[in-house]
Amino acid sequence: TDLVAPLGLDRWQQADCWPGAVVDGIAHYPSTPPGPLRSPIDGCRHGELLPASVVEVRAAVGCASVAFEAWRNVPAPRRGELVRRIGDAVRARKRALAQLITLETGKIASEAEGEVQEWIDVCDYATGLSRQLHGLTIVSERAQHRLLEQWHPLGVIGVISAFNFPVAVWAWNAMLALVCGNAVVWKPSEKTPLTALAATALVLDVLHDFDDAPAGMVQLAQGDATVGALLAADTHVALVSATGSVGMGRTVARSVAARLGRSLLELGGNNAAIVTPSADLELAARAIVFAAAGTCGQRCTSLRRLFVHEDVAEKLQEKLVTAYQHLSVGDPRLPATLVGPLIDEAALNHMQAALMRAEHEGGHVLIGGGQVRAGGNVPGGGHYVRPALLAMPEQTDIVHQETFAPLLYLMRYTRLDDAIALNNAVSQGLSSAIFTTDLREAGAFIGPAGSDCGLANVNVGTSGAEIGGAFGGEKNTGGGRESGSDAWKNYMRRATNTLNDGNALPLAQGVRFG
Ligand code: UN1
Repeated sequence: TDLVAPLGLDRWQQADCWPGAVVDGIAHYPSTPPGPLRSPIDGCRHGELLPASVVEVRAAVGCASVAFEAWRNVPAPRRGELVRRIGDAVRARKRALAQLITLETGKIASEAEGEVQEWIDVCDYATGLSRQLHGLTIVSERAQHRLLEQWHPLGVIGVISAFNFPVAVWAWNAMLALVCGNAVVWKPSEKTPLTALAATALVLDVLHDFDDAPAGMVQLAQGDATVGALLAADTHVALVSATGSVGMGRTVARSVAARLGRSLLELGGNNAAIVTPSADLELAARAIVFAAAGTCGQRCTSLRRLFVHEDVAEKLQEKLVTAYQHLSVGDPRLPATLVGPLIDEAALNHMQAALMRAEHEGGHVLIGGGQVRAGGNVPGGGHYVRPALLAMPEQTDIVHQETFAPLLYLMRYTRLDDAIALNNAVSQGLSSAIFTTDLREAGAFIGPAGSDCGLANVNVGTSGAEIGGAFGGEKNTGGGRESGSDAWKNYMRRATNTLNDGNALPLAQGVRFG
């Protein structure tokens, strides 16, 4: 309740119920039964969520389509100015937004603020991009002809995002989509609707004071997978950008492909790191602990597999066990806490099941894995666990699976080629890392026969990517790239124009006709 006014949520709050849809800046309260909202911190109820109805999702897409028709004609640098102002507004509300993220996701303050910082960073990035949405000029094979390549706004962009990054992933998509001249309809995770509402409220405030912005450019459609399915199937949604599980991605991709729409997928990761004999073990250990235990192991980039050369395995293992012993688990609002709760009971059950299966497959727990009882810095009503480190005899079935929890499987290797092959042996391909001071080993890892992931780091953990690079991965991760580099091209359509400024009409390929 302390956050309602600073985040501009007061005008959306009606009898403690939060709208399932914000269409054209107007909150809708459908008749669908509400679901309770509970914080993972202590299980306390902080409101009710009303999922958007079919009619509202259609209305959101319809209003966005109308807004798009006006917004696409606004010059791109002016569109950049809107996003610049959004960035300023986010800066002003950074702390309050971060607090709401902590309340809904259970991530610690520093990580929640880091997430808001990603939104700010992508605003700056998108503002700069708004003067650089450039194509090519290409020489023609015909006299007095030239080829021109242009990038035009695409249409309505549907964004489906996950609970673990409730604003950053939407912001990567939405801020780029806006400078590219599109309208956006957002289906956030049903676990983080308040953060989505606060982010939308902030953008609507900025839009309200911005002359050339048509109403309805930014829409919110809350709810579960059924709302996502409506967006995926809607022919008026030009691109569906979806972040979440592989299963969700498959369903969305099938539906979008059936209507020959575009999809951009950022799905599961089962990220590995290799530690070679030349590695700086102190640095490696610090990077590994943050990547594996940070955000309670609930990032798509979290480190889940570790391949350590047999010569340094004992030493690194010791360092990791010591570091894990000192990890403070508890209330994410307390400054000393490093690991907050899991998102819900289902996540806890998945973690416990994975631990049991790993032990059944020959692994043994080196440290952690247990539930942390309430008391002291650990509130009752949440699902708190000690991050787990397991020694595995080999890359067994369970290691091939992404368990969204702080579980790190440690395996030993002898030859680097084998470690790289193991890194690549899983179905996912998001992030990876090597810890080495040997230039040749680093080169092998980031070369064409090295890591097959979209992100391959050297002496940097698997998580915590900067927004300036293209973010995403291969294979079952879905192949999409978001955020930096040339990811903006996903949100535009390319037109090739052939121009003739002569009097003759030569045909390409020397064809004669008449
Ligand atoms: C995610 O977990 O879906 O690289 C996104 C990272 C963050 C983004 C993670 N910048 O860990």
